[in-house]
Amino acid sequence: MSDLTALQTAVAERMSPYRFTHTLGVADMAARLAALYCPDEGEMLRAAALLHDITKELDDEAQLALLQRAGIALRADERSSPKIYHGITAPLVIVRDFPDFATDALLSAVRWHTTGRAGMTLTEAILYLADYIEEGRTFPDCVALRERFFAVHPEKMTRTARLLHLAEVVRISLEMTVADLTAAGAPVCADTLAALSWLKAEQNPF
Ligand code: DGI
Ligand code: FE
Ligand code: FE
Repeated sequence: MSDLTALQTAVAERMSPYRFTHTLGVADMAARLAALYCPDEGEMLRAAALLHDITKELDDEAQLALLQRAGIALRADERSSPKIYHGITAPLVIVRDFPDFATDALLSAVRWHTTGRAGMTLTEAILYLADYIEEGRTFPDCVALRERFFAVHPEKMTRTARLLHLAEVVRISLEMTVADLTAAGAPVCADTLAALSWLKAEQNPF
């Protein structure tokens, strides 16, 4: 993996200070979760976190233009959820502008960071959760879930218990997102619903 310090500087130049602060929070949380679950993936997850919202501040028109140029057609449920566009466009921009970091594992973690998906991998789940519980998030659901994740001392658990704990906390974050969107009258992307059903059905998802 190439130089993370240089990546951090390059990313800072491409987003607002607000988004960059969040990005650093996700990078720290992703590294913390990687230390618990997959230390060998720590650098990759830190890079994925630095890049995860690289297209978040583009307007809808610019996002749709990126998709069109890449020949990606959105499903109806995706099209009606503009807040998820940036997870689909970020991998395109990473391949174009940060090719040294564009591994399959990094691209898929970024691709699924907003919705999750049925069959999501451990590293995809870690970036998804790190985005939700990074230390800068003050939304009550996020604070509660951060406390819930760490209060039971995952570092002291057996690996099996620790993986089940991750699956439970990711499931709760998906449930909170679905509840929020539903309360706001917003459509929920099919991938989010599929991720939730999958986590409810799987005994040992990770
Ligand atoms: O980009 P961030 O704000 O850091 O976090 P994110 O990528 O998780 O995006 C959060 C936003 O995306 C939030 O406004 C809720 C929305 N969102 C997440 N999952 C779904 C969704 N919106 C729709 N319509 N459907 C989803 O499944
Ligand atoms: Fe995001
Ligand atoms: Fe984010």
